[in-house]
Amino acid sequence: MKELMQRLREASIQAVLAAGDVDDLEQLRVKYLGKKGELTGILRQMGKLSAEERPAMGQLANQLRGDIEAAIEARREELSRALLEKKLELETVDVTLPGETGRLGHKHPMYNVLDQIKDIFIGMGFEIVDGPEVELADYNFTKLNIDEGHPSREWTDTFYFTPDSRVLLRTQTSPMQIHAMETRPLPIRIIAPGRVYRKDEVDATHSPMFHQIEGMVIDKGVTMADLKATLNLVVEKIYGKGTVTRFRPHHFPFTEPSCELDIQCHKCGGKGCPTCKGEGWIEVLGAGMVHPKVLAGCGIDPDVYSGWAFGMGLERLAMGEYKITDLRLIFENDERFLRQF
Ligand code: 2NM
Repeated sequence: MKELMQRLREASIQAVLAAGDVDDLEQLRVKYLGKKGELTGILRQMGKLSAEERPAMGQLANQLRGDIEAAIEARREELSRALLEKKLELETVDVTLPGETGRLGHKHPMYNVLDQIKDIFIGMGFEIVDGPEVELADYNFTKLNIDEGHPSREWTDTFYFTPDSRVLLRTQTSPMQIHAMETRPLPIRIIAPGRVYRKDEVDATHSPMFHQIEGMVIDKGVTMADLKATLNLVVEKIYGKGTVTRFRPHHFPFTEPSCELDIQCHKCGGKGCPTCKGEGWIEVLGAGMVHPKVLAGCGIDPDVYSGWAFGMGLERLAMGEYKITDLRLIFENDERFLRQF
């Protein structure tokens, strides 16, 4: 029996040392030490021994079990260390390799001019307001003194959501000014940029969605002189000092009086050239003194308060600034186009 155990010791230790992975080790553990394993097989024969021989053999068997277990454990550690080392080697990161550079986009030229205008007005104490693109006809038209029957309220011109013509996509950013007059404490100095929607066919100068920026001042004693002085200053900041302006009478339902601001063509000095289409002047924006009906409709007493407002198209401004001749380029977002600005 002692011999049997000696043979088992040699065979098992050798097998354990040769095991290639932890699965092999587990199989060996079952083979030698399991319930039906070889050591158990030997121990079963203990019954044949005399009572004097038994304790010594029992001790030998326990020692053998412990030694095989220790050998398995040692081999397991050796194998897992080798495995870890292999893994570390495989997953080594070469920090000296060049990185993968993600392609960076480009700020849209229209946002260049928008940000420039925002900076100018923020510098004069204006706040920037935001508002919904889905509006009530009340806010987009009625409160702006655009009555039922006005052509811009037609289904052919405006995107409506409901057959009763109550809910629509805003056709101008002015509803944000109405919200401001209804909710903000006076005085008010705001600019409101955003998308607007009109049922226009796409061509070089039209798009069913475009961007506007409007501005408004409401306070006591505000006059047309404030409008002219402020807008002249803004124009000088955009087009350069000494830019000549003219305020030409116009009509808007929401302002009275109303005007359009032209700048003298900086290319030809007013003589007429392709840039100004022979006019000598370039139209920049519309403006006027907020109509007393509009003020009163927002709960502001027109006998105490007055205000001026302006509105301009951002695409057209960007096209002028960057000599872009087709509006569609602004919306196509072709990187080759955008990268130029
Ligand atoms: C323009 C031209 C003139 C305008 C007026 C108002 C409001 F809400 F105060 F009545 N908001 N925007 C206005 C005035 C807009 O766009 C060409």
